[in-house]
Amino acid sequence: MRSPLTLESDIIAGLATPPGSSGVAVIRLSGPGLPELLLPLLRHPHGKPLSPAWFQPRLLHRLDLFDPVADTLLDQALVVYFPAPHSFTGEPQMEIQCHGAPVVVARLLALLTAVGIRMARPGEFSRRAYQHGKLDLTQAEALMALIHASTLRAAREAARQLQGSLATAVGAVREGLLDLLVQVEADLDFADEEIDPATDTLLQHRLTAILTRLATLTQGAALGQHWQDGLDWVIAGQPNVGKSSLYNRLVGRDKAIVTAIPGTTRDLNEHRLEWQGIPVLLVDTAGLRSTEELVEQEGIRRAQERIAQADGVLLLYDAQAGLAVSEQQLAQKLGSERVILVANKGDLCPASGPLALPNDLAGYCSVVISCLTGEGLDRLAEVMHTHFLSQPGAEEGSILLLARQREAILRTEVAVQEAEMLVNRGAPKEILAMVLRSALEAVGELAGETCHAQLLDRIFAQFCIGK
Ligand SMILES: Nc1nc2c(ncn2[C@@H]2O[C@H](COP(=O)(O)OP(=O)(O)O)[C@@H](O)[C@H]2O)c(=O)[nH]1
Ligand SMILES: [Mg+2]
Repeated sequence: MRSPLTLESDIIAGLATPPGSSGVAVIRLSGPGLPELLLPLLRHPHGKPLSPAWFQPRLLHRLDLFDPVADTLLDQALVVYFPAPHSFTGEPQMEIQCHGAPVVVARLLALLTAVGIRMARPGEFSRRAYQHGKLDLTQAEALMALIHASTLRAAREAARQLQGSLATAVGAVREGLLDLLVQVEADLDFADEEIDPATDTLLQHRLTAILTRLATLTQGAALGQHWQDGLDWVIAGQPNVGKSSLYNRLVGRDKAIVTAIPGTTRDLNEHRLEWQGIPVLLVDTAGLRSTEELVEQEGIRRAQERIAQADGVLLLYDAQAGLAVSEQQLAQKLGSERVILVANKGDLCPASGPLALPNDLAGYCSVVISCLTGEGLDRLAEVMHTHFLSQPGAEEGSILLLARQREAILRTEVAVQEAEMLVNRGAPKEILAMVLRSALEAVGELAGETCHAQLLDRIFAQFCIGK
């Protein structure tokens, strides 16, 4: 059990299914005193006497819901009892499945209140599960992320974290930090004696190991941010190479104007789409060239701005003409991770082998396509997937889906980097110990070891009622 939080020991009830008419509604109950407290509301359909011992653990019982105030039958229900500690919350728990008529549900909840059961606050079941050590905070938050997942990919990631994958990754960092702090504090205790000169090297090694473990989580934070914000993919290149044609192909309809006149596109064309479960903003831009034309100049300025900020750039060029020097420079400036070189109008090139890239761009991703015939577009989609979506280092199961988690891990990283700097500078161990404690505090917020009650209140308040 976790301290210093005090546990509430009353029985709570909450509707776990959405409000409104439904075939079945599920009401969850949790707290010591179950199933006794519920007995006045339950009747055996064949009149058998009910007692707490009558309930078989985790089996559905077909019972009548009885309204003792009106002295009448309310509904037929299926009732299940989970004795502690083998329940979601770790407390005695029950679930009532009745018919999902809002009036029936409202009456049942009123009767529950009448026998002394309190209506649950949002997330209170999960909070009790956390307090009884059934879930750590990463798992509780994975539950919330799973319930609110807007893409299947995010739901799968949350399911992995519910099994404890994120807790393991966070625990490894925390253990490393704890070991290190123990060592630094031991050094402090023996400060009067001569310090072993190997100590600092050892500290450095340990810090490097921690930073390596932490890298998985910071990359997981970056990817989690992308999943939330989506990615910006920009199509860039010289006028007339087929940027708008590719944009239309990827969007799936004729959205941008395509003509043989160079400089047709001036405004940015944007389209939101979901790519493998991740929101993507696809942007078609004005062709890059020097021009005296004011409107086009502004279009190019905007294009350059978007290219600079893009998560991924499809740098399009004419397969016959090859890459211009200015494009090579742009590709180098952006770096191979952010660029895919796309040779368009492959239909006009007789030799359809792989295009030779200049030496400077060896190692860049490149694809030959034709927006006219559609050739190479499947291959481009594959390359976009592997190149733009699989982030090196970010491991499945440690993708930080929530802003709170990302913020805590970034604070941990800052503190660990500061610790590394202090060791390199040979700074006093007292300061190092202080910084390590702040790193521990920050990483501890992820699994909930160092969460204050108010923070927990805030976290669980975002959950659903009945969860
Ligand atoms: N032969 C051929 N022509 C293309 C291809 N893609 C685009 N075009 C033509 O090239 C011209 C310019 O296309 P557009 O998409 O407007 O280029 P942008 O200026 O880069 O946006 C138009 O006449 C298109 O029909 C292609 O794959 N093959
Ligand atoms: Mg265009």
